[in-house]
Amino acid sequence: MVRISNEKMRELLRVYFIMGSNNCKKDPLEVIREALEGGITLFQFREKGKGALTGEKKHVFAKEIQSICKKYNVPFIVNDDVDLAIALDADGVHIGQEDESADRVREKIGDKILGVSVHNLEEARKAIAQGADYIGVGPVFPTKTKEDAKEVQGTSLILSLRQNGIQIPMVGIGGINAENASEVVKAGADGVSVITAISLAESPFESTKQLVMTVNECL
Ligand code: TZP
Ligand code: MG
Repeated sequence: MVRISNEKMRELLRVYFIMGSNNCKKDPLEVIREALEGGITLFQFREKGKGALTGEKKHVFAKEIQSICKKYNVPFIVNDDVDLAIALDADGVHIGQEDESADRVREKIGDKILGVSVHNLEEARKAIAQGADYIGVGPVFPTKTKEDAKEVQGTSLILSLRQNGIQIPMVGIGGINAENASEVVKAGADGVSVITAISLAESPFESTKQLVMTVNECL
């Protein structure tokens, strides 16, 4: 395996759907199927927070989603749980600032995709130096999905990271939907990552299609 190219990474970040079982009101497997059918470009398994599955149940659920993603040829990324990512031979791992350091994770996962959440220029530079393939920047807009989310940044952090020479593939996160997604991409992100805009949508399929259309129009 070789590290993913920046060009390919940017393509994958266009509409990056993140989900765990507790982000859905209907059957999560149906939600992921609709999101894939609607055209998501990357998926992150984020099973955490109240009511989240653990242990064997988490493993089995992750594996089910992974196999659906494979059918659509959409890479499957695991949030936080490096051991699970390795056990499932996932396509990558996403970590935050509170998790194991990016260079340690890079050592463990070899050439798999590594994403790191950053909230300022210093964290972005460090993530790049430690081997991140992409960075997640946010929260761009107010969100209720992550209880311990940092201060809302608007699109100005994305803009200022780009102005300060940060060229790594970058995705915005937090409160993003089809109405505001274009602002995120216009500020310099390669795409948008969303949870509830798809997971709680009346039609995850339609909601995904709208996000895909909006992002593609800006690129
Ligand atoms: N990190 C920063 S904001 C956020 C995460 C995981 C939650 C995003 O969820 P939503 O529903 O798309 O606002
Ligand atoms: Mg984390």
